[in-house]
Amino acid sequence: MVNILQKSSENIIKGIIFSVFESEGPIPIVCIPEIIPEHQQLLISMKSISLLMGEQVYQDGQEIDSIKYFGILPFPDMQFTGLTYFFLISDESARGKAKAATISLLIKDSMASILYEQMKDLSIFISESANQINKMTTSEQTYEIILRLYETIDSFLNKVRTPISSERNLKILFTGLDASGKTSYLRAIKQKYSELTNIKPTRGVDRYEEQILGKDLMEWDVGGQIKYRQFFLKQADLYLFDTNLLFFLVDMRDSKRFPEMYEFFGKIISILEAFNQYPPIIVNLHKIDPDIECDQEIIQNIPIVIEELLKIGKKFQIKFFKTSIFNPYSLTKSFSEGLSAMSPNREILRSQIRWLAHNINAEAILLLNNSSIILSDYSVDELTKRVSEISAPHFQNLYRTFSEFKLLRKSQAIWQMDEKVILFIRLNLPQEPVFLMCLVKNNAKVFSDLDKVLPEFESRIFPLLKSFL
Ligand SMILES: Nc1nc2c(ncn2[C@@H]2O[C@H](COP(=O)(O)OP(=O)(O)OP(=O)(O)O)[C@@H](O)[C@H]2O)c(=O)[nH]1
Ligand SMILES: [Mg+2]
Repeated sequence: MVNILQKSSENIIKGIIFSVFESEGPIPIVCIPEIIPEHQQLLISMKSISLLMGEQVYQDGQEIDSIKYFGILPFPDMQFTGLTYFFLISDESARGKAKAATISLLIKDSMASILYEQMKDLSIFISESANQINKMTTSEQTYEIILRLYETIDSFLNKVRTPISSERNLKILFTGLDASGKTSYLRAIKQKYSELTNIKPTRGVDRYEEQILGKDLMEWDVGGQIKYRQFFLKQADLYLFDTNLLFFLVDMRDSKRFPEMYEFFGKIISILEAFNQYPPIIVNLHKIDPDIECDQEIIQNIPIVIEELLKIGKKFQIKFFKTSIFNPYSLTKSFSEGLSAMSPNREILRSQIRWLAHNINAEAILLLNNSSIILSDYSVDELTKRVSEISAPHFQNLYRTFSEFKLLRKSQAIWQMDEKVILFIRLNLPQEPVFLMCLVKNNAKVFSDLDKVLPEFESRIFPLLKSFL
């Protein structure tokens, strides 16, 4: 990995384009600097706005304020990566009483990681500028707003002194007391079942590398024995600094050690706060095996642990999952949520899944990667969501078995149940295949509906997945 220390943002920011979907289609309204050729400006407008156009919710003129998405999109032909903000400008005379608009900040591909690292601040700058634009804004005013935005971001990026690497390096930490199950969890999500027995306590820190959607994930399994814990806290600048995602495992069967566990969690939290870093946190309430799920003591302890950890980490975004190595679904579920918490594109991807669901009248849709990690989902209610999530890996296995034995020539499989149908579709993403599982009511039209919209759906989600992490 090459680290290029960049002192000036001169070469980083390639431009900002403000576009509006007019009656004749997406039009670039302002482009700063103006040196980007017009046909490229048009391409950028079209690609970024077309993603928002899937939203049909705003057609009735309501919820205009709720339709706001950020997404990171690749523009490989131009070697740009863009952070795009999608919003609506209310306009009585337009169809749907609003016009779709985008502001795209374009960065040289090789420096795209800065968009992920600085997403929070950049998003604030961009959305503040977007808020200043309404249908009364004159073209001179719009030009001024975008120019000021360009200057703000330019000077902001000048001040960012962190090394900018061409590839985003994702660091995921697995922490918790000794014997809380970190190493077991990691082996199980990698489906290394044979390695689940005879796991020895981790000495120091073990590191693993994994590729998901073309990105390198560095997974750090931090030994929890007291001596390693102390060392880890003492060397926190090495271990905890620049963490993109933190897992914290709690052995729910060992309530005697809860005070010690809270103390360790508290120390991690104070160090992160001192670094002024707030990575998403996933807490696994672990070892809740299927046979003790109804155990009274366990049930009583769950809300107590959640409340205490939330109190300690109140400035953080924390999600809790009941997990057990004997319930593979619980493991992929918590891991999937962790990955998606790191993605700048999770909202916009979900809006595309919702778009597909409306078009084929689906009750639930899941987008899975090769190892059954849920990248995005849609469902009409909680029950449908749960059923589809639990059954997805099984359908995926069946699909795989039939393909391996060459009993499946198409990249689709269909299961028919009473009144419902499961469609399982393999999409050929350039880096790796992803899978779509759709639960739909049994009707003759669903296949023709799907054939109609699938190519469009693929063309929308592939760029979003390329820059998902
Ligand atoms: N019943 C049950 N036991 C589990 C589960 N997960 C892990 N274990 C067991 O808990 C023990 C400790 O697991 P490890 O994975 O070594 O724990 P660790 O957190 O990595 O421990 P250190 O490396 O010392 O920090 C092992 O005997 C595992 O088999 C689970 O979900 N249910
Ligand atoms: Mg371990």
